[in-house]
Amino acid sequence: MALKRLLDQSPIKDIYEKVDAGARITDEEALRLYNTNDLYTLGAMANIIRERKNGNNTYYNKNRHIDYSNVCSTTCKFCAFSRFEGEEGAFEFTHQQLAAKAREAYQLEGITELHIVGGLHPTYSFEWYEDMLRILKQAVPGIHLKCFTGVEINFFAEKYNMTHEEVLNRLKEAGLGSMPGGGAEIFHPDVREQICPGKGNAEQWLEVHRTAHRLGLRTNATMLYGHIETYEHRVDHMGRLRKLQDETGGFQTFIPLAFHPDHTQMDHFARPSGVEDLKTLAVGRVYLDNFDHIKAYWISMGVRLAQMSLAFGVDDIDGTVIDEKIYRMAGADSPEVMTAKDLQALIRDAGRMPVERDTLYKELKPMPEAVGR
Ligand code: V47
Ligand code: SF4
Repeated sequence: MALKRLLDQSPIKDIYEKVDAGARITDEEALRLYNTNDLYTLGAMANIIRERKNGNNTYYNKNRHIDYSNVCSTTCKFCAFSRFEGEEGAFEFTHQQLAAKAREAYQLEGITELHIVGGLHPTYSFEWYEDMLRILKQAVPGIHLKCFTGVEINFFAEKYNMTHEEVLNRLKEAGLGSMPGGGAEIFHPDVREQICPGKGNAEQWLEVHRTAHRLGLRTNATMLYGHIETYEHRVDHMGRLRKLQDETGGFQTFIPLAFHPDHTQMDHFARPSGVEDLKTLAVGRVYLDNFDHIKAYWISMGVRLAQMSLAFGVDDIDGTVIDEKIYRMAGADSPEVMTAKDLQALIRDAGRMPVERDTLYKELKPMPEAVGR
């Protein structure tokens, strides 16, 4: 009864009822959700969709992130990771070093996925990237290679004078299995041109993903929030993703990424608050009704909030990760590693069912019933 009274008094009751009836919300309604302080009703409506799509399951995977190099020909204002060639702190791993990292993670955790990205390297040849994929496949046979952001693929196309399709086909031939969602940042030019003027624009990012989907590669999508963008910019960003997903159905998951300001050119910003993090995930879950999954990247949000988010629309908390640099260099204080056991305990403690998945969301090992529900 008390809950019904709460809902009756909620300023977003009409949106809750629309979502409950299975209808799609408009951009204006998404803005109202961002502007509400009624976190309970927002969380409840996100949870309806989460449970409709994924029941009580919460997905995680065993993966290792590897950055092949942080040498980059541009500087994004939000990035603490990149360096120019020869600058202090610049690194470049050889193929042999990358293969050793992959083997080590396989022996340690039985990883099923390598998540590999890097800066926009000014001098590598295209063959360097193809060889990297081939060598990693040989190092750990059967491993899934989730590599290169839409920005990297667009950079390769421009640098080596190829179409997106040619780049993707050649990388696929060398072992590419899917693409992560990075490089999306905020699509709107008013923001993008200020925070990352030197990298591919929204249309190029979206065209890379459209092409990848056409070639049978599944991809993810991110949104970097908590800096100069407004709620309108976030809704515009998600609107472009929802439109492309209606067209191709190739996105697997949406991953909002909280801005970490330390050691960046925007270090005067504070990190987004916990409420802002939960809101952004929940609005994402409600608005992106054509995405199967919403991921809380625990490195970005912290472990405790990622756990809380399982009641705010999230059904995936990423993986073991092992070797994260992009967030650590920008001041993230989340743990270095979460083992599969840690991830399972965190999910169970939230009353959810931990399900190990592969990169393409195939369930690998059904876990015994979660306690407490
Ligand atoms: O594109 C860079 C972001 C992204 C900062 O697809 C920052 O499964 C916050 O895309 N503060 C790369 N964010 C990470 C990424 C990702 C992570 C986990 C899983 C998946 C997936 C993708 O990190 C970049 C940029 O948006 N980023 N610097 C920073 N200071
Ligand atoms: Fe380079 Fe990527 Fe960092 Fe931008 S975010 S400076 S493209 S490494």
